Amino acid sequence: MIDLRSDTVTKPSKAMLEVMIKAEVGDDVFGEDPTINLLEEKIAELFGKEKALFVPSGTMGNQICLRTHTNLGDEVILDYNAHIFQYEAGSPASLSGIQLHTIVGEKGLLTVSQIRQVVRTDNEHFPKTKLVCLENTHNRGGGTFYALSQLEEIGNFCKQNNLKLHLDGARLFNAAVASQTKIEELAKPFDSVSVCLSKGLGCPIGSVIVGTRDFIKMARRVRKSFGGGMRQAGFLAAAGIFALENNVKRLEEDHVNAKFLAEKINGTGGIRVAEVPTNIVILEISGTKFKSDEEALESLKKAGILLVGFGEGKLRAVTHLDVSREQIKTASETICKIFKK
Ligand code: TLP
Repeated sequence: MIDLRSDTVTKPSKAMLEVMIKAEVGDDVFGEDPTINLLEEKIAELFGKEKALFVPSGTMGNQICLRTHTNLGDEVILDYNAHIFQYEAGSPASLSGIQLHTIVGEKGLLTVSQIRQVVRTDNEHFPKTKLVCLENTHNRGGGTFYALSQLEEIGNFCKQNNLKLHLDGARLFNAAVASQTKIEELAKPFDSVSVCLSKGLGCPIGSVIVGTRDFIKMARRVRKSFGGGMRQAGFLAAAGIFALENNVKRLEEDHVNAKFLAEKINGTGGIRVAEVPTNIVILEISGTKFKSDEEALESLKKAGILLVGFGEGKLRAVTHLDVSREQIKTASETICKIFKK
């Protein structure tokens, strides 16, 4: 099987497992896990923020940040296709009692003028706009990323309007590699960032959130209340440190592979593929012989290729460190064969 469902499907390499097994650990709820402490220090430094906090998942990272930034009934502005809105099981409502105000970005990316239009004025009838959330790269947008100037503009607007700014940076390393911009610069406009180790970086688990010392102190308490306080999780943090050292630069290979795949299949049997900025390829299949996503996915699966449905006649393929260029070649040939009329 060539598994292109997500970059979350990677398994830790032998080299990663070796460093994990040797990690020095302690009880992290007591703050005594030296490997977690080291990972948090490294990430805080890399992101140019005062502090970092290791959390079990990207969803928990986002939700801890949402809760830490807001009060009951506050409103949060974000893109309609944002992971936080589409794929986090309604937890902004159930965990934080907040309201989401969605706007439709261009391939998931928002602009200041769009945000400005929906910020509430101070009126007792209205919810309080407290927070803006961006996603970089944008998953449902097809791996799109922001130009640094766009982020700075949104950051300045938020500061001037007393709004907090959070980044779902699950794939921020992909954005940094693709835009050749330092992580620190991409993170600078934000009050908080959540970044995943378990996507393109190939770790089995883990995300990290960053922010000011005070923010992370509160976030630590929220993490505990959400059940995310971990004990000897340094074994997992060791994978994160390994990934920072070994798996960031190579993301470029995933981007090249995704572009290769897109070029090979675009147009075959009516498949349409938009531009591929990073490692996510969205296949528009409404003009093909398949009547539903499920039917297409089933045929692909029988031929040894796994993709996921993305709704509205779209499928998604994601390249990652467990698929080689050879496998991408095989996948593109197989997809072409399956879709040919
Ligand atoms: N995304 C997963 C699915 O949930 C869709 C995937 O396969 O892409 N932010 C973004 C932008 C994400 O893409 C994801 C995972 C998360 C947050 C959540 O991370 P986890 O799965 O660790 O909770």
